[in-house]
Amino acid sequence: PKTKKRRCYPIVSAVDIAGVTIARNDVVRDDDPTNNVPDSIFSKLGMQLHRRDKHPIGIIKNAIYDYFDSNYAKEFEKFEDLSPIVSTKQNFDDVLVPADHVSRSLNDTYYVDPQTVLRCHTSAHQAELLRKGHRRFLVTGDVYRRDSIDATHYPVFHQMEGFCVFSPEDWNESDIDSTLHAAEDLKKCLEGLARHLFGAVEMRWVDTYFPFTNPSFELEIYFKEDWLEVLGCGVTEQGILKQSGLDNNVAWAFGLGLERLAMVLFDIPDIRLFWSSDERFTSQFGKGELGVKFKPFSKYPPCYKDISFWISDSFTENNFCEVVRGIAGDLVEEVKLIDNFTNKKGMTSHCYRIVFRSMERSLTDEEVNNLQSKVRDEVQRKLNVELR
Ligand code: FA5
Ligand code: MG
Repeated sequence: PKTKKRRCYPIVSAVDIAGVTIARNDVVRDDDPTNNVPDSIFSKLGMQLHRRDKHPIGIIKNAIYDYFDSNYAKEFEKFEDLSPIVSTKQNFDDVLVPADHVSRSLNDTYYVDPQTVLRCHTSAHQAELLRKGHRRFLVTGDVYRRDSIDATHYPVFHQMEGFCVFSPEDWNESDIDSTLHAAEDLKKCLEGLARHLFGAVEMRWVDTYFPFTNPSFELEIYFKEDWLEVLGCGVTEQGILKQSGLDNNVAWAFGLGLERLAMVLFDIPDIRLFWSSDERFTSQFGKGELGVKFKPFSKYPPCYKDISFWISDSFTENNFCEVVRGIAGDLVEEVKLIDNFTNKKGMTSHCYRIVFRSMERSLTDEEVNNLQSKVRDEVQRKLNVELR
């Protein structure tokens, strides 16, 4: 009988995540239509930047630990080596993400198989830690998302989750609604953290929505002439506490974007730098040194290339960005939609401007032309678009 050939990748590498060795072919299988983890992402698993004391991500993590240790008498337990490979139940169901929520799509999340994802947030660990009896904790780790490309977005980044359960006795002013009380306590905690890290900065609270908290907020900090979102937080939905029998309790939770906070603290202009092994970057930071301001090594010139095509119904910007990132890696600085129109026949055209720039050297014309021509080929081959 004719059998469909199953091609698995050979084991060319293995990564060690929280003591579990994961062979490359356990994760990436090209006959699995739900596996959308490219090699560029796979190679980041197990890097553990947050556990390097001399790396800006490790330094900021330690500074946040200090804040919680000194303000909460070390009540917050710390977890930082939980595996980033989690079930869809952990990543979504346990935190009440609705079945039709966009974050579940292959367009937004990296799937290893239909039931397994690279966690897209550290909130994936809330429920299991509550079930195990933990009540106040910090979870730090690498998280993965298909996303746009610019100086503040990267497909792999680091979050720190904070979770704090209160019992009714924690508040004696019974006249205050406990949800309001928790929200106030949460904001005070995070404002205090911002002051601990940055001293005086301009910041503002923005109301938002998360499936797992209500009310929900984001904190933005004014950085490089713009508001930068650095964290999401809120008062935990009762449904999550109930799973662990905490019906009579109230809790707050937050998720910090560690790259974003480190960009503000150290004045780091581009998120790609966190992955640089260039000594001119790494040598500028030291264990426990919070006062460092990053000195850019001379700024290399950007190179702009535009690409226009007629899109099809299945086109998404995240897919386009993944193709560009797959070819140019960290040489792509930004992908920006600069023109978008629909003609009389109903065909829609997009024009994207790709900014190529290395953080470490000048790119040659030839090199950039080469990258751009590969982008044109791949986009046509993979995305079902018609180049103009
Ligand atoms: C969350 O991930 C929620 N889980 C946070 C949360 C936890 C809310 C607990 C309530 C309770 P959000 O998608 O907004 O939320 O991401 C949180 C932070 O991660 C953002 O504020 C931002 O600082 C950072 N972040 C998000 N996407 C990226 C990215 N592509 N690159 C770098 N940092 C990012
Ligand atoms: Mg957000």
